[in-house]
Amino acid sequence: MDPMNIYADPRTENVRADFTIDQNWEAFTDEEHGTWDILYKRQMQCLPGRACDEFLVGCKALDLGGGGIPDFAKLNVELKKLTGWTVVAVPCLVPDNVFFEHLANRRFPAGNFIRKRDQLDYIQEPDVFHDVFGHVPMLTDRVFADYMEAYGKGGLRAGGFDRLKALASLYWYTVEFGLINTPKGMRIYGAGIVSSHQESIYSLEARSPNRIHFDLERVMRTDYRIDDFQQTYFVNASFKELFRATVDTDFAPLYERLNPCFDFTPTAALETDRIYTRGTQEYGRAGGRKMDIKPV
Ligand code: HBI
Ligand code: FE
Repeated sequence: MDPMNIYADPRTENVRADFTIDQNWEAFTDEEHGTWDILYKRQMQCLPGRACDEFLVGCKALDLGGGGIPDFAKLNVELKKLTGWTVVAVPCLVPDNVFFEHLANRRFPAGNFIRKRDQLDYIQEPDVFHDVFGHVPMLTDRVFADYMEAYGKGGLRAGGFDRLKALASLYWYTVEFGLINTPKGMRIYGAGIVSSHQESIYSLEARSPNRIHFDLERVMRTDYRIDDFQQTYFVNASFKELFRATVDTDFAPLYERLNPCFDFTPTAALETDRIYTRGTQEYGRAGGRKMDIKPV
């Protein structure tokens, strides 16, 4: 869809002021429901032992494997009972301030279309599988659900500081591509990872990416790539750590401190980074690793 001219696309018929549309679940074809089933089955073969328990428990609680694209009317009955969140259908990526407004009110905007069979491994724009399978199970966890609302509220405040890129990086390296330490080992919680078959394996097992312990300011100063596997993953100690970092931070002085552009490349490894040894939850300092700091 051409984001500059979304109204030309039939999917945006009857789009409301808040960019939501009716899901019109009955209009999905057997082929589209079949695509969901193929993607769901493939992910459920590789995520046990890789995704965090909160994600797997959420998938079960919402019956995302019940067969075909979930009917939001039914999904929302369960989700609202658990954490007060609901899923709303949108035709495409919505403007940042609209997105933040929905999150701040515990509404998750989900793309109301599904990828074609020849796009099973990658799709640029978030479709219903990325948004609902990737993001929604984590919204059944009370602490993560609180984090997502706090993020939305933070986003609404950030507008005035012209630091949305930094906030987008926080979303990117947590909500989309976050890893977390658990008693069972390092696990995935990021939607961009759990909805991608290859990255579900790569993120925990590949040699090349750095897995760095989460530090809010470090994350917000780090650029990210949207068109390839990540070269850096940030690892949280817990969802409470993530939530506290967001609600305990006074963002105004932080935004003042942040440069308008990112300071670190997606491959940077700093002396101060706590870098995990692959396959373990032990970390060391970067030591003499080359520093990819962009000239500020
Ligand atoms: N809109 N529908 C939708 N889904 C997203 O994930 C989304 C968005 N708009 C903006 C946005 N994400 C990013 O800018 C976030 O980093 C805020
Ligand atoms: Fe997403």
